[in-house]
Amino acid sequence: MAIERTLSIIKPDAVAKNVIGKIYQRFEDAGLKIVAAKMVWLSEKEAAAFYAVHKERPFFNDLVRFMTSGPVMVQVLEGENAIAKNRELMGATDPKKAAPGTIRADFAESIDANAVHGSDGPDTARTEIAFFFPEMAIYSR
Ligand code: RTP
Ligand code: MG
Repeated sequence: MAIERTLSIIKPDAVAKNVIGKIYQRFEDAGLKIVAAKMVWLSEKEAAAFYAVHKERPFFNDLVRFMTSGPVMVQVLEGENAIAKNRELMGATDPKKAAPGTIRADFAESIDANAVHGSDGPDTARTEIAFFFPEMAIYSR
């Protein structure tokens, strides 16, 4: 299976809850390596650009407001099948529908404050990683 990279964001709700470490533990236990990381407080402009694919959706303004409500932790995860593996660890978008033991089932409050973001495919992974990290800031081992 191919080694992939994916972009992960621990959203403002989970950062405020002080569970960055618990979420990182799940990535590592699943065999995903954190090969780049930084804490950032997104501006409205940055959050809108990051989620531009959703700009026509009814929840777009709420999403931007939420993503700018506090600092987020952004990381690149690397490993076999990293994109799908991270989505599996995250669980469904709506925490009420997320499988038991997933990050969203355990740490998310609502479909808006849902603890984590993860790239949904190889193309979005590439553009989302480049949005936050130049290649030289990613330390593959
Ligand atoms: P993400 O992009 O954050 O990893 O989440 P996702 O793929 O599971 O969900 P997506 O469809 O890409 O939606 C992005 C984020 O928008 C919020 N959302 N709200 N109220 C709603 O119906 C609704 N639908 C989506 C969620 O916070 C979701 O994570
Ligand atoms: Mg998405």
